[in-house]
Amino acid sequence: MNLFSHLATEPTHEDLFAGAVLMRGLALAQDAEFFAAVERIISAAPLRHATTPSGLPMSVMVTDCGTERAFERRWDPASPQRARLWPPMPRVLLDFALRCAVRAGFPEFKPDTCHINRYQAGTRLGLHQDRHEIDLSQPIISISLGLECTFLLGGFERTGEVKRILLEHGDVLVWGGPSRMRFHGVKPLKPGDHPMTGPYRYNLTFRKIA
Ligand code: MD3
Ligand code: FE
Repeated sequence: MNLFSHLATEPTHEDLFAGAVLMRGLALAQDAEFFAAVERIISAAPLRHATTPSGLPMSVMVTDCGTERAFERRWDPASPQRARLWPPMPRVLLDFALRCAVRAGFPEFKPDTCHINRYQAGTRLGLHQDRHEIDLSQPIISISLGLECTFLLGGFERTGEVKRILLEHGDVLVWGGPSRMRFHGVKPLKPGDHPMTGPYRYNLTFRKIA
């Protein structure tokens, strides 16, 4: 599916599992605005390498924005200066996340942070669960910008069947309810050159963490 076929058609509404909705192309109408907001966040809070739970650097680069309450909770005594750099969540991103949540059946969603992942050729994300948020009754919303990836969506144990889902520029995923604790990951990114993001894929995840 390319840019023009998305713009010419309605975004999709695909139920992957109970509580997991894929809305392809939903972010396309505002993609430039969203990417500009991402660039502002990155200039206020520079990308850093994510680290594994055991402290090893990963190839995916990350940054965050969000409320003061959110960064207080994420405040890391080892690097307090980092948490203080969190800029507020841009209104345009918050408004869009709320609209996505309503559309996917989670009108009660109250995100307080947007976590940004940046992938380049070869960057992968191993299968994992998102278990650090405070309220697991709240969904997670994900927006993909830039290069496409193969997203892996599994069950509730690391082993077992995994669905492969192509995520492209402008796609939105909403995860909540019974799918909230599914294992998920990203296959190594293929090299490419995207007109908006160049050699990168950005993934924005909206969460309530405080
Ligand atoms: C499925 N990021 O930052 S977002 C992460 O594409 C992360 O960058 C991926 O996993 C990425 O933790 C995936 C989509 C996503 C987010 C949360 C989920 C899928 C999920 C929670 C449960 C099940
Ligand atoms: Fe995750």
